[in-house]
Amino acid sequence: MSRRSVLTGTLAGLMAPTAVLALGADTAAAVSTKPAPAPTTPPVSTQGTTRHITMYAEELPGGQYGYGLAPGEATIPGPMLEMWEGDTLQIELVNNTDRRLSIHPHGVDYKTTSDGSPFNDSFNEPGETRTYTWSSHVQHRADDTRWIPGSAGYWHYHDHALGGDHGTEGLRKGLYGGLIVRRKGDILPDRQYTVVFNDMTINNKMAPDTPMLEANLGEKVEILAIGHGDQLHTFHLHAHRWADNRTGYLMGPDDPSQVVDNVDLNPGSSFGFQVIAGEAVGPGAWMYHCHVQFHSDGGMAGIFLVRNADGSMPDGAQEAIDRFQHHEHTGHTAGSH
Ligand SMILES: [Cu+2]
Repeated sequence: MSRRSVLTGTLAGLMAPTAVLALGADTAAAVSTKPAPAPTTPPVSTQGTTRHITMYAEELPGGQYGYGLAPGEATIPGPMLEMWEGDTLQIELVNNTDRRLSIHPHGVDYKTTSDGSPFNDSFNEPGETRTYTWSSHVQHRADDTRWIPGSAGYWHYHDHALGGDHGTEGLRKGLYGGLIVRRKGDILPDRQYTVVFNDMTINNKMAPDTPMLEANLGEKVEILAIGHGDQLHTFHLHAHRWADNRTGYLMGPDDPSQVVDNVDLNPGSSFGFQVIAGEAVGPGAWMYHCHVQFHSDGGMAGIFLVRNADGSMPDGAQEAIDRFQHHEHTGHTAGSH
């Protein structure tokens, strides 16, 4: 939870959608007439608020790279960024490395100047600070039969410039993170995790060093799953299942969404969902893993630890964790190590 970029401030904006107030008179007057605003100019936004954050790209031990919300706090994956549908996020990216790099989002709206690609000449040179603007919009009716989708979804962001025009080296070395755009009324989770299947790793780690997802029985746990690299993956979570739709929850007894516990997770894809920890099955140490067999055998597996409701360890869970820590993997090498 500590790495989550807080929604504070946007909640108030959502209830009183007067974004122009936050932009200042000059900007508000200019937005409708400027087709391609400079990176520091917020794009048109009449529905939500504009929030500004600063992110830092830094080199990490082992030749890896990460994004963080403060100097010295870069992580792999980077911080979870969240927006309310209709809001705008301005990201001032400080490049504290000696490599060119960028930040490029999926799912939201942006100009070419915030594309994050060398193709559009929008990236940070070594040591450079650059502002990227991501906006979003709510769904609306196009005509009698069609709706235009809104921006709400489980998305992600990543570098698009380090080591080539597509950020291939940056992605391999950890420059990625989760982005959630929520719709008004969405249920907020108690706990939240980003799980990135990147080449033969999970969050650039292999078992038994893969992240342990933890929750207490009955808590709402949100998992954002992202695929990167050159491999096709499938994400499987033991003993839990969710609706294969935007939120993971059924919207009513007649919701036709398929219920799943295993989803394709291929490069550039992302999906997210919430589950109630231990619902119908109780607490315990459950596995999550890639279901491509040589991937799971090679270390693409981790633990979803559902503790008792009071936070204590359920019977057998520690023993299961011990077995996971010591069991043999076939030892594929991570591309990033
Ligand atoms: Cu896999």
